[in-house]
Amino acid sequence: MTTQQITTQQMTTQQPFTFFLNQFEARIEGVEPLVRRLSSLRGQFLDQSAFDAILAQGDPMLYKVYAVDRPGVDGELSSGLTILHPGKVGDEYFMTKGHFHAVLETGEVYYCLGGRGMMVMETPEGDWHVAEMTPGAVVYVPPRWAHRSVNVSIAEDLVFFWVYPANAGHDYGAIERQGFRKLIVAQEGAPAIVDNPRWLPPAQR
Ligand code: PAN
Ligand code: ZN
Repeated sequence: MTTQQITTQQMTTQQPFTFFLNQFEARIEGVEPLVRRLSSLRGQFLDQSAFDAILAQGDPMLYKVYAVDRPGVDGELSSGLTILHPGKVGDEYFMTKGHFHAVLETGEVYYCLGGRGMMVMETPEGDWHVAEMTPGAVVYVPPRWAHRSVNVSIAEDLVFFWVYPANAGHDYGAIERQGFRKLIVAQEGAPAIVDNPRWLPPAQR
């Protein structure tokens, strides 16, 4: 075993351990990434025909997630690295699925390492916020806020590290049903925040 390998044993015992985030190659040593492709965001992009046209040519990878998962018990922290590729579906930038934490009262810290992005957030009551993600930006996602990352660069990957309580879990259901209240689209070459026509306020759902 080299010092750069993370082992299953290290990931499950309560011994301290170190893992290596290779910032230049945008990966975590010894961790197999989870790959999310366009097809897993069906229904999320506004322009359904643009979505279908891309899928007819193949199913591009949107992002990769290197997760250092910890046991889902109180006090443990999971962390990892996400690499979100650039691209658009119609005028809408590539983005992550986005989720609430299943344990709603859990927050998360995101640290942007590279690229240019926006993090779209909202509460179950419909409050919303968009935070810029640029290298060095640390975005604090408070408990109760759903979050989705959007890559607004033309050619660069958006790369960010995150840490959250290991027992938080992920609830994708609400976002899969109607998306976020706000979408990030290209308007005259620059990212703009627009209303999502599919989104309904809580009282009308
Ligand atoms: C992140 C996200 C990761 C991928 O680890 O899970 O960036 O986004 P989706 O899970 O929405 O596909 C996080 O927020 N964890 O809680
Ligand atoms: Zn999260």
